This record gives sequence, C-alpha cells and structure tokens, in this order.
Amino acid sequence: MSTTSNAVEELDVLVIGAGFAGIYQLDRLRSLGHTVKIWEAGSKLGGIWYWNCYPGARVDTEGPIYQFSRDDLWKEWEYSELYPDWSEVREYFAYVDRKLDISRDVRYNTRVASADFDSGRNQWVVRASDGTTVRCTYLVPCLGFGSKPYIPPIRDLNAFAGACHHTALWPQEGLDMTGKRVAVIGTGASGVQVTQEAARDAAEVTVFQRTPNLAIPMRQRTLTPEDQATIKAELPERFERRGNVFAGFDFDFEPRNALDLSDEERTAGYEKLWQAGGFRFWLGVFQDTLFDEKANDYAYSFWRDKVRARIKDPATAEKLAPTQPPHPFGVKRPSLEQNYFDVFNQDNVHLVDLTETPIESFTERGIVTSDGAERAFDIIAFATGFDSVTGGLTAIDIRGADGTLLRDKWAAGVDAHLGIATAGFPNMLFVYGPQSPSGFCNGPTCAEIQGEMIVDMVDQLLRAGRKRIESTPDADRDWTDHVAQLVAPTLFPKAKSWYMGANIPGKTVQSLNYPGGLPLYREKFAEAKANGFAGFHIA
Ligand code: N01
Repeated sequence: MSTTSNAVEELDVLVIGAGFAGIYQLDRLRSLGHTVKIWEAGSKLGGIWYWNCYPGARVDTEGPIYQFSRDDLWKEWEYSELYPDWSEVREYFAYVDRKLDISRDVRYNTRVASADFDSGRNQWVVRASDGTTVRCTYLVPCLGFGSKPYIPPIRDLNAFAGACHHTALWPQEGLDMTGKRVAVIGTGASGVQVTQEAARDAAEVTVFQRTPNLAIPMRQRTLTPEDQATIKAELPERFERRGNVFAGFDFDFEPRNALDLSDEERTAGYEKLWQAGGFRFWLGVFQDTLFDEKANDYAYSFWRDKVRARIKDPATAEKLAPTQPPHPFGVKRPSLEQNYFDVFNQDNVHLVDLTETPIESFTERGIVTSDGAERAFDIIAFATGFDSVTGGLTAIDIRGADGTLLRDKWAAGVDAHLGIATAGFPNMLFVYGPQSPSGFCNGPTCAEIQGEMIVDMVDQLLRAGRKRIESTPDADRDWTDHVAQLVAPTLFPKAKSWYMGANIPGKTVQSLNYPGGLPLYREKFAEAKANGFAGFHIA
C-alpha cells in the first residue's frame, strides 16, 4: 500500500461490503499480491446476515451448500441444523475470519457515501460518511441484492410510540416479543419467518398481507453425527454440481414437462419434491412450470390443496391459499416455512387482508386500516422488502467519468454488460450486480463463481499494467436485450415482484436478475473472455 502526499490511502482495489462476495474478493485478491481492503457499514462480517438479525431469520438454502467450497474451510465446519439460523451463519463468518484473517483488512462501521472517478489518474476516490477517503484503481461493490431496505410511505409513519423496525435493520441487541402485541407488515420471506416466531412468543400477532406467500415446506431438522458424516462425504460432488445448475443449488429443474405427463405421474412427481422439502418444489419442478400457464396451474393446484388442508377456517384458507392463483407459482420467491400456515389456527394470530382494507395511517397506538379500525401494538415489524439489486448501488453518490450519477444513468432502467459493469463508470466491477445471476443464485455459489470472474479480470489488468476497463454502451444494451429476450417467454413478468423491480413504486420494470441460469451465464462470460473481454474497452 502506498500513500499520496496528502496522506490519502491508495489501494489496488476497494471492496464495498463484507458478506460472502466481499470476503471472497478480499481473500483472493490479497493472496494474488494486490493491495485490497473492504469497507463495511456493519460492525461484523456477514453482510445480509449482519443486518437481518430479526427473530426467525434463517437460511432458505441447505447449510452444507451455504458456505465456501474451499477444502481448508468446509472440512472443519458443521452447521447444527439443515437450515441454519442467522446466529449460526454469523458463527460461520467468525470461523472464516479466524481461518483467513479477513478482519485485518476490513474497515468496519464505514458506510460509503460517494465514489468519484478521477479520469486524470484513472482512480476512484471513495469517501465514507465519516469523511475518510481512499483512492483505488478498482472499485468492487459487493452489496448483495438486498442492502437497501424499503419502507412504504405510510401516513404518520413516525407517530407510532412503540418499537418499529424494518426486518433488515432489526436492533442488534434483539427485541423480546414475549407477551407483546406484534404487527407484521409484509409476507415475503422475512414476514413469514418473523410471523412464525412471533406466533410462538407474542401475546397477539397481526399479519398485514397484500399478496399471499406461496410458501413451501422447509423440512428443518437437527443434523446428527451420521448426517454430518454423509454430508462430508458428499460435499465435494455437491459443490461441483452447484456451479452447473440454474440457481447455484445442487439440484435442477426436472427435465420433463408437466404437460407431457399423466395426472398420476405428475402428482407422484410433485409429492416426491414436496416430501423432500426445501426449494425442490420450486427450482426442481417440471421444466415447463415457469414457462407455461397450464403447467404452472398444475403446480399451484397441488400447492393450494396441500396448504388448505392445514388451515381450519375456510375464510382464512381462502386468503392464504386462494382458489385462483394470485400470480403464477414460483415467479415470486416462495418462502420455506416450518409452521407458517398452522399458526393461523391459533387464537393469537390474526390476518388482515390489505387488498380489502389497506393501511391508512399509523397512530401513536398502532395502525389504522381503511375500514376505520385502529389496532394497538407494542412492536411493528416492517417486512416490506428491499429496493433490490440496484438500490444499494444507487444509494451511493457514484459519479462516473463525466460526472454522471449512477442513479441518474439508471433512472429509466439498468444496463450492465454481463451484469458486472456499466459504460461511463470505468474500473467498477460489481458482484451480484443487476442482470447477473444475483437474486436467482445461491449466494456463496455466485460469490465464488462470479467472484472469480472479477478476480481474474482485475488480476490480469493489474499485472498487465492496464489502467482502465470500461464496458461499451453497445455491449450494455446488447446484454439488456439478451436479458429481456430470456425473460419474455417466462411467467416472471406476470407478477409484481422484486425480481422485476416491480415492488418499488415508479421503478422501471425489467428483469433485474439473469434469467438464463448460471451455466448459460458462465458460457457468456467465457465467450467474452476468450475474445479478449469482448464488450469492454481496455486502455
Ligand atoms: O421482501 P419481499 P423480503 N403495503 O419483497 C409487502 C431474500 N430473503 O424481505 O407481495 C403492504 O419478498 C409485499 O407485498 P406484495 C429472499 O430472496 C431471504 O421478505 O408486494 N405490503 C411483500 O409481502 C427474498 O425474496 C431469506 O403484495 C407491502 C413484502 O412486503 C428477498 O430477500 C429471508 C407494501 C415484501 O416481501 C426479499 O424478502 C429473507 C405496502 N406498501 C429474505 N410494500 C432467507 O433466505 C411491500 N409490501 C430465509
């Protein structure tokens, strides 16, 4: 590391964010001999697992494949449950830190406020909100797809006198729900998990639902020593597989069409996936499910009948698992649930349908809905999601070579060559960026696979003494067109989801994740690389 005369630190690479992706960048680039640091807004490693410490926060990926695949890490690590909770994932990060000495190069409690490209020196000048400044040749934001929490603009939001927190900004010291009256707004993955926990601990729980979550069984279990031995024996093959399937898990869509099967065959197929649990009844279903409405209806009907059988009150059943699908199955992310549907049979759990009675305002005591009812609460949990994929990047004042702000450039929609770079913003390469596999990919898988693509580019450029890399506007546009063509024949555009940017009022609706799957993404990157990083201008 060197310093300029006015003592501004200079680095080869500044990484933003210390989750899986940032840790991978730091460790790899450092081991290749480059000067690299991470700036992290939180006070610990973990990224999303630092911020999302809400009650019930738990991984929806099987733990064994929710870790780095390096031999020197996985061989000595065991999660205690098949789907570990946030605190155990944090323990994993602490373990990684002990093994790889990551924290030595992390500046914690440091939120990046701005980044300006200095064309004269081909460097980024990055400033933290505390005024600290660094200069770096490459800027690698590793912000995750969910780093910008979204709270809807509700009238008198600040009037509420109780505790009110977004799930992704939950107090680090926790919040005891025992005996409390709890409101949960939102029924995505976060809302489902908080609700399960609150139903057990709180006096009363009221769930404010706009769209039902087509949640599927987690089938959680504590892992026995025998399980751990089997996992260890199988892990190398599972790690290998996760790089070669659509979503970075260790299973893929069933290579048969639901439409080609008899009722018995189809039902038998669904039942097997249902019993196996996890995302299999989503990312392992018949391959036409996310493309064909009729095939999708079959999956929805199976799901609906399974769920309704668990809910005693028919009116509640109709709201949680409607006769007609609220949207095609699987084009909004289904949660993994443990007892989510069962808790609505408890006397202390209530459901408010926001399509009938939207929230009007907050009051000092609680929440008023459009029918005039005021419900009193001690705790309100906003489980209302994120300005996903782009929100973390556009929240920072990132100014490109001609001073344009990234948020202005993307105001009418993102374009990003290979999902890692955008024209006018040289030497900035983002992991989990827009139109990369991002939210469609198991995090650690992409941290390694997409992460290695970026490590390789940065390493080659630094070694070759190249000063500047920038995607071309044509390449950005071609990639955006490619993504649009891939998503068009799918059912994804038929739901208002964060996958499409449709959860944020006014945001451009487009596929924010790469809908071609990880293997095709890898092919596209390999093609570009084989052609001297085609689509990039290198100086
Ligand atoms: O957010 P979401 P999330 N009024 O956007 C509702 C990952 N994740 O934090 O569906 C009322 O899914 C909104 O309603 P609707 C995972 O990838 C993973 O739950 O838009 N309600 C919806 O119900 C996930 O997909 C894990 O009609 C409003 C909810 O808020 C992603 O993060 C755990 C509203 C938002 O759901 C995001 O999940 C948690 C309004 N104005 C998260 N605005 C695990 O792996 C929004 N809503 C376990």
